[in-house]
Amino acid sequence: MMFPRDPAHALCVITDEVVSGRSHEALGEAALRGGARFLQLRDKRGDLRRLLEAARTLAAACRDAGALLVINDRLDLALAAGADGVHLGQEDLPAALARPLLGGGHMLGVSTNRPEEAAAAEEAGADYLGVGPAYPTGTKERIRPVLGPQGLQAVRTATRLPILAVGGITLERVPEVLAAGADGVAVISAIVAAPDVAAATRAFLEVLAAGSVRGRSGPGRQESC
Ligand code: TZP
Ligand code: MG
Repeated sequence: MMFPRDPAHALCVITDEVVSGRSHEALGEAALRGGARFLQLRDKRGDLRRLLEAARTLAAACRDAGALLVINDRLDLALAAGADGVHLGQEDLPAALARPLLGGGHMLGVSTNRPEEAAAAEEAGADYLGVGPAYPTGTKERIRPVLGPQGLQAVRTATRLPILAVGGITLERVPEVLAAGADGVAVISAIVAAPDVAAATRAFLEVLAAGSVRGRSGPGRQESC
């Protein structure tokens, strides 16, 4: 499935109950109310039956809102819940195996940290990339080297796929990652740990929309593709 290249899909809100203290369902509802059109359900605790229920609820809410839902790590859960796709890391099911299982009607996102990984994911049939950690973050364990704007730029040059910068993303850092060539951002703590998740979502969408308008008309920005 082609990844939509518009400002509404330049923000991926990642529901993480541990970071947030709120449920996937509550986070999804608030993010959609704030205007999010792209959600990722992320849960490392592995209670599949409970996750299936949460994923089905989120998938229905996303369908009603015209939003996309991908499931982190679990292709089986994504398909069983009727989600739009799956997001896989470098230690998960390889993208080249996931692509034929998903078929062309589902989205495949892949986490990458290095230019070679980005090129390989594109070759394997990924639709978009999460690239990070862009900045230091306490959210993810076993973190890979922090990229910063230069590292993001290096990955940008290796692929034509849409890339979402992830890791330590705050409102203030959005212009810098867009300038480095990211097409958008994927966010956990700055949104799901905010007191008002809908308001935090809205604020990110506004900054991203302003950034993409500036990007198109401003001097010196490379078209990502
Ligand atoms: N992948 C790379 S860093 C990261 C993921 C999922 C964590 C992002 O969380 P936060 O709280 O937005 O830094
Ligand atoms: Mg994973």
